[in-house]
Amino acid sequence: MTTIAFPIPSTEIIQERVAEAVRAGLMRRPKRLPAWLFYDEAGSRLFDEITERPEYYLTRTERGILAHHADAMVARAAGLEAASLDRITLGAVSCDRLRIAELGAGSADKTRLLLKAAVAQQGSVIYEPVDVSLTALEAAKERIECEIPGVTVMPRVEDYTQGLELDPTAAGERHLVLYIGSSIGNFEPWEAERVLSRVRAGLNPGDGLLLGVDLKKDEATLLAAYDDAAGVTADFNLNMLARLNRELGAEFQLDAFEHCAVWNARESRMEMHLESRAAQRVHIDALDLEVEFAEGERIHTENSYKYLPGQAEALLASARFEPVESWTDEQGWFRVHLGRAV
Ligand code: AVI
Repeated sequence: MTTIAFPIPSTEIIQERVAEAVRAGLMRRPKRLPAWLFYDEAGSRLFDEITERPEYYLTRTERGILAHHADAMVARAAGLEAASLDRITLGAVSCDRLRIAELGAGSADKTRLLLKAAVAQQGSVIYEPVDVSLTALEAAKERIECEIPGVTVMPRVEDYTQGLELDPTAAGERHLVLYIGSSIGNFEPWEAERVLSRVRAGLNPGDGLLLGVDLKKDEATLLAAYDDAAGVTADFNLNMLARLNRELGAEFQLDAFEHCAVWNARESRMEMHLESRAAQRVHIDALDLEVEFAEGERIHTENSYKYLPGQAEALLASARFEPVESWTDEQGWFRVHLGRAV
């Protein structure tokens, strides 16, 4: 069953949103384009490729944390105290049943680790991926139901940044919401707080949120992750201009712009920009607009915040989640936090 919680925007409405965002962003100084513009079909494919590049440590590091700790995460989310974790495998303690929701359609193999742990703990699990893209949700449903017996997938077409509406839980059940992959890092701190507060508003006290955050680390590692040697991240960034060419009849010459990855130490964030290699003027047909670029002028396309110790806990608390426990990797590069709705 797919639940559609808000009208799916038509292609025209999406095009209108793209047009509005591009007009507003290119009129700003410095010029900006929002990161959601990355994710058309080509951009989503390029992002999947990024996650497999050796320099992009985020995905495999988080996967490693989940592989080690999925059982504990699921048990703690179901209400078990840390001290009772050993006894759950013996069936000596009982806890609530979990329903697992995920914000974003699910980066399959990481989610699978948690679903398998939930099936091992409670025999079966309902999984509710939440995404604006029906196609992504239907693909996730087929894949996961085939691969993990015991999982029933109930996709929800929703824009979770505006709020979260899940089916009510029965007595003895709790929701665990997954927000993994460091997606929270692409929001400004104030937006991150707003998104999590809206998610919290759709939950009951006792429900859980599993939040994956990337941590501040040495600059060379960060720069390489956002500027891989094979140039996939550069293609991902430049695809934003290719998208404007396809959808708005823009005339960006892709080789007239350069991908730039910058570490902003003051804000503790990686930034991506597109830098104009020369002075130029670009026509955008659908906007009836000519945009001037000076040589070296940049369009700021993304921020990816790298959290400092204590920041994720503070963020959770500000959105009315009590930080319960967190797990990291050996290098301390990434951390997965469990918050409980209060
Ligand atoms: C989706 N998001 C968590 C990625 C990140 O690392 O901020 C997007 C990305 N941008 C460049 N590479 C990957």
